[in-house]
Amino acid sequence: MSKTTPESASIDSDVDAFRQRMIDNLWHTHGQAIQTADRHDAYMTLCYTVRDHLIDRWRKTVEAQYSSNPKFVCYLSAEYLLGKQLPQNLLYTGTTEVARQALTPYGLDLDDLMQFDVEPGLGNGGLGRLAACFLDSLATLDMPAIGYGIRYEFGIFRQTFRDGWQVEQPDEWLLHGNPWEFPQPADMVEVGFGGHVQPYTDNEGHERRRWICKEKVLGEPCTTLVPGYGTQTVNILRLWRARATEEFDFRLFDEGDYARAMEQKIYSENISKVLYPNDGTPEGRQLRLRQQYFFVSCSLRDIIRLYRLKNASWDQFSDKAAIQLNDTHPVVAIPELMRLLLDEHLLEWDQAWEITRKTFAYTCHTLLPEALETWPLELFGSLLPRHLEIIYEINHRFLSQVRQRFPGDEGRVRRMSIIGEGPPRQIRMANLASVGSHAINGVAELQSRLLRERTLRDFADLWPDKFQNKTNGVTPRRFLRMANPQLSELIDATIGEGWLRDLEQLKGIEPMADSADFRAQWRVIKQANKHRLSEVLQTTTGFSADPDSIFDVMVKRLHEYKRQLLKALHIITLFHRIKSNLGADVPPQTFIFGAKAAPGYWMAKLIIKLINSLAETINRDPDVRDQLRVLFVPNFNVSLAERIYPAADLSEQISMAGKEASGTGNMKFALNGAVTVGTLDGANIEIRERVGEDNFFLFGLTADEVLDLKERGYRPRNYVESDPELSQVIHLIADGRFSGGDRELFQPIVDSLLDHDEYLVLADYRAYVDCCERACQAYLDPDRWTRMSILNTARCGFFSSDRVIGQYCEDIWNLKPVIPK
Ligand code: NBG
Repeated sequence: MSKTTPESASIDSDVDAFRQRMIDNLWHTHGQAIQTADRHDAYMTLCYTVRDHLIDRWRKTVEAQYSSNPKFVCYLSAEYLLGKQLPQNLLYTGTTEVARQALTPYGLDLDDLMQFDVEPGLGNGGLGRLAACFLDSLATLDMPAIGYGIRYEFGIFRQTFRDGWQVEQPDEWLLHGNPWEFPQPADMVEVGFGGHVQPYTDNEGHERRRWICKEKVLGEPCTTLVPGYGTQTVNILRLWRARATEEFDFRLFDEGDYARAMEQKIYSENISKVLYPNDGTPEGRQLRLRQQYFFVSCSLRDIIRLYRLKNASWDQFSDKAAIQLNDTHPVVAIPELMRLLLDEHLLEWDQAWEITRKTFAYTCHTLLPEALETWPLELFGSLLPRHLEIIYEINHRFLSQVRQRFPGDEGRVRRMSIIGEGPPRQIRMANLASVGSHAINGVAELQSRLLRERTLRDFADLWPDKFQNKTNGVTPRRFLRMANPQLSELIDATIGEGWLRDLEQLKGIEPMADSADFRAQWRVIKQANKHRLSEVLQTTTGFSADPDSIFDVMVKRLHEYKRQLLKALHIITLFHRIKSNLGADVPPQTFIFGAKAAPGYWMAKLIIKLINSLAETINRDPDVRDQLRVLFVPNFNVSLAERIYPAADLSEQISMAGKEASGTGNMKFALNGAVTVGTLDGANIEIRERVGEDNFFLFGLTADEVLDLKERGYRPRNYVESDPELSQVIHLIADGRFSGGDRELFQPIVDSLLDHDEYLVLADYRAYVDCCERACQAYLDPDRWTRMSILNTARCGFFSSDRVIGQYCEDIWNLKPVIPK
């Protein structure tokens, strides 16, 4: 209180007001006094107080949106990986310092309370995190938007290692309550399943059909506020939770059969119980389809309700709502909107179809054929009989269009049909999405081209104009400002803070790459980030990393196509060189992995075991451990990611070309000044184009070369036979060098490499090892390296999610901002 300048007076009064609101909230929500509150109560009241700031803005946003009746985008996604909410909401409301000071008199420390904030892990990987970045950018650009998804009671599993093997544990993220969400039971809706379809004649003599469902489940929305940065706009994310229509069966309860009395409730509520921990490949279970239909149906009813608040006729629907399908998971929305329009709102087919097609757009996030979802017809029909009829009708009309355009080409008709002939007969969700949407986009240039030329080629022949590219981006707020505060300060000091809302401004630091002083500051910050990460790793895993070594990092989901195995072979190569006294010039390196494997994907789990075994052998071998250290960090998630990217020197993006749709980790690394070792795959290509080929370590076959090699007949053993070092490396694994002499354990890996090697690990091995060597050499020249690092950051402004959301608004959604007053 001794400060007297106007600013400090205003900060002091802000602190007083904030403190008073905290005290009030604690009484109002927990019936507690702050003097007697425990740290968790203090955390909760802190969150409520920050949330109050968001609510004030939300109100203004809703008022502005309500009065102008704008077009909304509704983003349908089965996954959202939001990351911690408290630090973000403090930053966006500008209350970080105020909160810190408000807490001090009670002996409470903001950073300490931060630990209680649990990250909602409602997604698997890139797809879910992208959805979260998109919501952030939509709000930042003042675009009217609602995210829709599922409020999983358990998110992505918590990963631990036992004896080097992955062990999955439930993610109990709601255990201590979630201060960031509002349950909104008033907006509850009812969703049906099963039953049959009944024809009837309506009052005007029209033949109509209605669905008599067998089972009903309630959907209750829980709303989370999504603030924009540097604006008053606050949008919402509505996640649906399943509720039973009846809490229990009274008769059974009365008879003392308590288990059966609860059965139906448990069955119904299972829908929103857990996230499927499957990335890419589909999980063919009935529950998954129930989840998809559940959230899509709830969301569409909500969208229609909102539309009807302001609009009487249906003519405007697609001028007021754009619905984006985030991959195939929500594609059942297409027949569901048709059903709602036809059966519940009694529109005619042509009008309903016109509305549907103009409303939906589809983003495809994969190049793996096995990741394009299909549903066995029988399963689909038993759960959603009316939707199956509608799909037949859509398909019938669509195929006659194909026949008209390509007469006599029945092969094409079969390929394009929404129903795959099987056996068993299947519904192809990507085909349904392509037919029912006005726009289809890939997520990086190469993938969009491959979608047009390979995966969805027939659709591109028919409708070339539907196809677009929207190269992914990431939010600079979370992944640079929040993750790397020191670097952000340096950037602010150099070019101001404009980059936070206009990332291309990072270009402004480019000339500083020539300043020795700036480079020195840059290095100090990277070093500090490496120290900070080392401390985190030390306390969480006991692993000690040397911040003076090269931090070579590979963090992403575990999948064979991403080729964690190639990285492992490289490490074994270095190990072998050192053990054979050929490794004198191998500089000290710390290899950091982070990855969850789908619980049912045993090969992925075996690769985790291999890397953990490698780590154990290497880290305790006195001959090698001064040069090499290996760590597999358990439970890689958004919070860990925010610690890891800023500390990385090298970013590993080494998928087989033609498989990684885009990647977004690659962007987060580069933005934080890590240099990429990568193939010409996904967005790597565009990163390299922008940062310049001198500032990117490229290796490996291109997507076209991959195809070519496979067509010519790929024989992995050739590579082993002609490369003695590779042969040694494979031999070490097969011989039990990393499994205590056990030759069985990793045999499946060796066999898979030698016999099939579907992802061409051996074909790219030599190029990769040489490339890593070049990267190490570059690192040993600090000036050269720091210049590369600075240029990576300076030239990655393109990879902002603000840029890509701007493109979606312009090219797909036709969306305009609404600015709250
Ligand atoms: C993933 C791709 C990534 C891409 C993200 C976000 C799925 C199905 N796809 O390459 O594998 O970056 O989507 O677009 O999770």
